[in-house]
Amino acid sequence: MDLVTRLEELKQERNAVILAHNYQIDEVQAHADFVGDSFELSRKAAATDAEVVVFCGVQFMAESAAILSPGKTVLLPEARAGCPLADTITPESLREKKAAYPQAKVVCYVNSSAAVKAESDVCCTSSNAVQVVEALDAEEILFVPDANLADYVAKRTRKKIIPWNGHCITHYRVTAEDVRKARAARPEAVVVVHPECRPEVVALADHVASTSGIIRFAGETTALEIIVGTEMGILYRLERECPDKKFFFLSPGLVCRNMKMTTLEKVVRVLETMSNVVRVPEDTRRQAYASLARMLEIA
Ligand code: CIZ
Repeated sequence: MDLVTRLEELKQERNAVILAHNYQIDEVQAHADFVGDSFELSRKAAATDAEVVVFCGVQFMAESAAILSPGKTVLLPEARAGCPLADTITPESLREKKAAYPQAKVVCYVNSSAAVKAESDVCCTSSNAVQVVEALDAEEILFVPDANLADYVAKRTRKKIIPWNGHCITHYRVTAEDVRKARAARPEAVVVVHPECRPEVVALADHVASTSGIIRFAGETTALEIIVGTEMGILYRLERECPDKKFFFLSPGLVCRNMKMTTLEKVVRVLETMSNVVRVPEDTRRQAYASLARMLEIA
């Protein structure tokens, strides 16, 4: 039996839904029920009556699905798929930082572990980070774990932002020189980048957005050539949703090794064996859920 037929059979058998992040390989995105950013996917899965959620992404994303769907079994096809940015902070190191800034509120980017979310006052995505910070009744904000997103927010608020020194190693590879070269090569093109890019890259872009925001922007702009500063897996959706436009990437380094670990074979295997179950302890889950719920109240 071929892989896709077996996948369909297992989906029925297990009552499973397949989620694929925008950075996954084409084949995985092609066979997912939903493709999107991590929080959007977790919400979509929670709204289904599926009993099993297969999250094709990295550990923190599968944890977000488990936080929002405590009654469902969440599987991560590749257990080693982690996130170097999320790994820059632990609940212990965050507690130490909080002790140094007792008056600050903690805003935590969704790109973080469940335990770090649980230790935060409120979560944010890259599209609502400014709004979340502005809504808090505190003048000092401890913003974790992405320093570049913290800088993006700091430039758009009067509040004092205390950043955590974490970076996404994939977005960090893009330099201002890459933007200048790409613009010189395609003067008609517009440049759209993710706010996880370095501040000097963000400053040179025409538009800054999350992965879902980049896809929306590509559909709305009148430009026919778009230079993109985020992980290359996004090309699959960009080309499908905007077939009349041409896409170029700022750097060949925009490939996340962790995101590329998931294959269709691994999706089939976890559904067959019901292995790699992602578990979030109930007290952590409830606290992390509260941080996500506060974000939803604001944004
Ligand atoms: O939450 C996500 O999916 C991430 C990490 C990025 C984005 O902009 O979609």
